[in-house]
Amino acid sequence: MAKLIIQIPCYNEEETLPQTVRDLPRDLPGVDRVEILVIDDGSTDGTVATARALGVDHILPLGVNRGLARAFSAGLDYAVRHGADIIVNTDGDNQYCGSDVARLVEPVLAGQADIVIGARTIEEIEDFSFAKKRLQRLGSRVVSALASVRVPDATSGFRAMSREAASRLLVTTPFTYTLDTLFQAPAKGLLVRSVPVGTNPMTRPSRLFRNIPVYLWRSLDTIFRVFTVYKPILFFSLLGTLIFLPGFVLGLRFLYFALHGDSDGHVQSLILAAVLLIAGFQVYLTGILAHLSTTNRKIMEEMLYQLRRHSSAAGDAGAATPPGDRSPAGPAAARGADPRP
Ligand SMILES: Nc1nc2c(ncn2[C@@H]2O[C@H](COP(=O)(O)OP(=O)(O)O)[C@@H](O)[C@H]2O)c(=O)[nH]1
Ligand SMILES: [Mg+2]
Repeated sequence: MAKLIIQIPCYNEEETLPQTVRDLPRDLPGVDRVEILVIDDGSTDGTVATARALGVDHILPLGVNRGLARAFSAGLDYAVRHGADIIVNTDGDNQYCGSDVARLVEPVLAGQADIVIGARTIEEIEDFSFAKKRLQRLGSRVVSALASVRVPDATSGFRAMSREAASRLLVTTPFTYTLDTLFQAPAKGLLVRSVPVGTNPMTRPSRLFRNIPVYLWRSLDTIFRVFTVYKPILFFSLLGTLIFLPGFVLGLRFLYFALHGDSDGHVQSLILAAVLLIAGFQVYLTGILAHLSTTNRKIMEEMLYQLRRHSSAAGDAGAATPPGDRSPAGPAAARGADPRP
């Protein structure tokens, strides 16, 4: 018994929503029910009316435009409360091949993954400029290394998640959920896998990727935020060492001169050494504080998780299946993943 909810975050997508919805499968092996959820992020066009006319199962209006990351989170929350065992996210511009939903949900159904990323073959997408292709590849490499997960296409919005993953993920960065969730997954004991997916010809230019400098800046901002939250010790140790080490070397140099009776004329470097040592030490201390705050955050995330589980088990809005009767809770649930500090 498994229920799949396919969520589509939409901001003014009346043109492309019909084709997107038509391409989605309504029947999948191993899934009893497929429902479609349109999250309307304050669209000013006929997105809601279009969704209604298409007969989608759920429409979640956010009222005003809150941005993709918030719309994504609101959708997950809604889907979990409405009894989804698996949630698939796709874009409203019909960028991804709807039929590939089957490939996405397969590893979740088989209990082999909690999050499945649909990896585009970036090199073959004709609509992407050379610079965008390079940037996507480099970005995925950097994110894979920093987040300790192997993802060939880190920014893909075509993803499947188990109910367990949807209940555990907490997106707090405003611009994108794609990177945020990848950093959280290993910290929360969620298994990530990638499967190749197809893309459709571009229906309209990307609204999220307006130009490279803005996109780069926002991505770096996101990576910085999640890196300091999920790996504070590593981040601040690296930064602290970058400052502390030169100070240490300069200090040794001064000592060497002083021991050879030549301490005159080296006061400037001694002052610099002292400043660097103190500053580096302060950064280490900041790392400890950040770590403590992350520990608190983990406790709060655990509480939020329990709350979400509780509200989905209570079947807030009439879950289709009783909670004890659902199978693909995901491998993290089966392993009894305990991400507590
Ligand atoms: N909720 C929300 N969704 C948005 C916003 N801007 C774009 N989207 C949605 O995000 C998805 C991807 O947007 P798109 O412009 O195609 O960016 P791409 O991923 O670079 O191709 C689509 O489903 C859009 O409707 C926004 O401000 N709010
Ligand atoms: Mg797009």
